Amino acid sequence: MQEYGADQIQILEGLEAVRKRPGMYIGSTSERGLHHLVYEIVDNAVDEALAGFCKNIDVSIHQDNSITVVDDGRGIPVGINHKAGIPAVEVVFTILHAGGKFGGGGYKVSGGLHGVGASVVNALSEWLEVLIYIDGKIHRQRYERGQVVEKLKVIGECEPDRTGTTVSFLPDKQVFEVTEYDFDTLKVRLREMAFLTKGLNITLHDEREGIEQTKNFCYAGGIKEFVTYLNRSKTELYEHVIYCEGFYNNVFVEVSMQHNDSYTENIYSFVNNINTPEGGTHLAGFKNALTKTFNDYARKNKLLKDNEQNLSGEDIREGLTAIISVKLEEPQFEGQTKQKLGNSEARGAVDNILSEQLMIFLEQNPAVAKIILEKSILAQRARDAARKARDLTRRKTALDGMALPGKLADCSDKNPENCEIYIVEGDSAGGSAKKARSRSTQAILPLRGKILNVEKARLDRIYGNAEIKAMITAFGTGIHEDFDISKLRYHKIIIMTDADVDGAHISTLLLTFLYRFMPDLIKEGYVYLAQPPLFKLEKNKKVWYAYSAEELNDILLEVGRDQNNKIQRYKGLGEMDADQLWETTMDPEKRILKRVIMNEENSAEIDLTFTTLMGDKVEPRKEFIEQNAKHVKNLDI
Ligand code: 1YM
Repeated sequence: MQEYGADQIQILEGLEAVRKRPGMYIGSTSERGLHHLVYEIVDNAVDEALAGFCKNIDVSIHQDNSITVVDDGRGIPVGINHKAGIPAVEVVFTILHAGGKFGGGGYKVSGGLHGVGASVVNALSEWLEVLIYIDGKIHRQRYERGQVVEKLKVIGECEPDRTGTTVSFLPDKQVFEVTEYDFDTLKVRLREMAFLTKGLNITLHDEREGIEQTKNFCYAGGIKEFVTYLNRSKTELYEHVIYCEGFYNNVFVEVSMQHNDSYTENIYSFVNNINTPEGGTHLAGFKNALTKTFNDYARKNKLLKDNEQNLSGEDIREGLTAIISVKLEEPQFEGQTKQKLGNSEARGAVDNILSEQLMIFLEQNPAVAKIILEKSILAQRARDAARKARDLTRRKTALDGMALPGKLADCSDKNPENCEIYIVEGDSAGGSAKKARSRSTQAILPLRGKILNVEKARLDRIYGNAEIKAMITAFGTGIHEDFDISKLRYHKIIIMTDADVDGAHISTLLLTFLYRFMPDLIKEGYVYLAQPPLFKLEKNKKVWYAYSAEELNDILLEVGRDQNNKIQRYKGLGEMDADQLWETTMDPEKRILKRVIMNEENSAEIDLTFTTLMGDKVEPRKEFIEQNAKHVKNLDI
């Protein structure tokens, strides 16, 4: 028996704390936390790659949803750590680390949200096994729920030049609400890690029966290729991806960017390989350098005349896809969600490196500079026109009090928490909805035909569009720099369209507008899709509604299949009268609403989906349809 000393008691207390409050260490015990376990282990392997010792990382999802991560780095040290009196590898897996470096040079990359390391994964796993290949020997240690059940020992020999670490674990069903891994979630994050670590080869295998697949990611160009990937469904304005890198005040900075012909900016920032959706000092440094350098260049080369005003940052960033990646030793994260970089040295580092290298690039590539500046000047003009249009509506609103759109049938309750607005396709369905609604809490805004596709239009056209203006005024939030979510007049914005192809198109157009111009409405969970029924079944004067083919089948099984069944396939809301519309789609007691949610970790994928579906390139859309046709459930033909 090993002596049960103070050190062991401390270890047990530490890991017990993790099991008691897992959320504090991995954010949540939902699907998100489950996937974070993999990122924790992979982060350690990526650190080893950044230190220059590991070239390949292999991740496998096994049949039972256990995970194996293999790297070919130096192997976690197996010698005794003299301070703790146990092997170093045991320290790594059983002692809680506050997140800092593990000694040794380089960065402990996994700062921020998860940066607590392998011991947390161990504490939250039914079992965890680590194999270390070092000096021609294979070492193994095994743990259960964080506790050592098998001491570190040599279990065999390997080729003398083979080194590395293999970690396998099974997430604890007592801890996690979900224990099934999603291949695509892991795929997105591992691809991102591969982009952020030039040359690192990451492979993901799914061994689960029926869904076996393998994906491999390796990008010699790093974040330069990330930009090409993000722009792949867009039309780029010039061939070059602009790239800068350098060290400044102990901060390593990499920036890559390229403009496309769209009107949205698409900028992702990372600190030690972790996404910072709320930006911070590195992003501020980027924006400052970009605005300053382009204006300086434009003045110097007479692309902006003396009497013309400076281009704004937004003008220059119109249609820009960019990645900013910084690495620094002690990242400080701020803000409510701790996703905003606070270190002031990062601002100066990005600003300096980008300003200097971008100016050189522009001077060496005047044709590219001209294309970007011409687009920026057009953006500036459109923005001026849009501002004038907005000022006009603003003034009008101020004069008329709350000038709500004429077509809006508002509700009488004035407490936004109780209120909902149905955005309804077409005047006729709008009419039925107005009759059907509960007047106190349900407002109806009918839209005529298809709204403008904001993915293909510039600001001035968007703000000039009647249907979009009607939505903005009805919501009450304002838009752009005026946007104020606290002024939202309804806490449910419900998109209600026909259950056919056109209806799906209109929903998508509306979601594109909301995502691009009022993303906070989606982030805060205010946006919903109404679910009108697909079928009505009548039998012996009784009526059933089914919201899917499966549900219809279930009802038929119950009532029996015979000639008395009258089945109607609903295609349009207009085919229902007001009572039916209320009963099936609007009655808060009975209706089904689907809430639209977004996970900010996936903003790059969300952007790509909108560009693919709504942008002007046809080929990516065709590919998307070919790949996804198999998922179509209710095809109306
Ligand atoms: C599949 C997971 O953890 N790889 C890994 C971890 C370490 C090392 C190499 C490593 C680091 C150092 C020196 C150092 C870690 N070692 C430690 C500690 N893959 C995976 N590969 N030698 C080897 O940082 O100096 C923590 S992580 F603390 F033991 F050195």
